[in-house]
Amino acid sequence: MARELRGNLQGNGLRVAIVVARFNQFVTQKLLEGARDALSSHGVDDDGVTVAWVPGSFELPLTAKTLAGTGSYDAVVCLGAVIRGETTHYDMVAGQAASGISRAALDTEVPVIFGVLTCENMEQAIDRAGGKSGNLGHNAAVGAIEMARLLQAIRGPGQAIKEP
Ligand code: INI
Repeated sequence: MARELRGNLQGNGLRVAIVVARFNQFVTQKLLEGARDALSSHGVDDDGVTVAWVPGSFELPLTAKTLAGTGSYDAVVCLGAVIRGETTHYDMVAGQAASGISRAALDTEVPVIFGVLTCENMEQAIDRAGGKSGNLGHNAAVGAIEMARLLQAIRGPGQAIKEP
């Protein structure tokens, strides 16, 4: 019979780092609130949560990789807002954030979740940061729990993260 693996959404005992960009802080603060609410409502203890602020989304990957590389976290969530209407280098910032976040996960083998809004304008960003289209920060945090649990299921019992 086939073995089916899924990550459950039980956050108890998990340690999660959140890296959040200050650029467009009006939006990213709401993403952070959504992420923290999601972690708390899924049982992640507040003592298990670390929040690191960075200047902008371009700085998310290095910080995420450094946090993941400590071995002290089951998952890292990256939050940012890149808004096309407000920058000429939208594509560079968004592209580097996406590829760097992916690389941070592959290099460290820790789930690093892409919770970066890439929007045409501020209105779209607000809609997706707790407005009419939900909160990407909330979804990213739920994804972090699922991925942490899935990787634990794949690696099997006895896999442990390093104590700080
Ligand atoms: N950073 C963002 O997170 N969102 C943006 O929309 C943005 N714009 O518009 O430029 C942005 N720029 C800053 C960038 O992330 C770096 O912090 C900066 O280039 C220094 O490395």
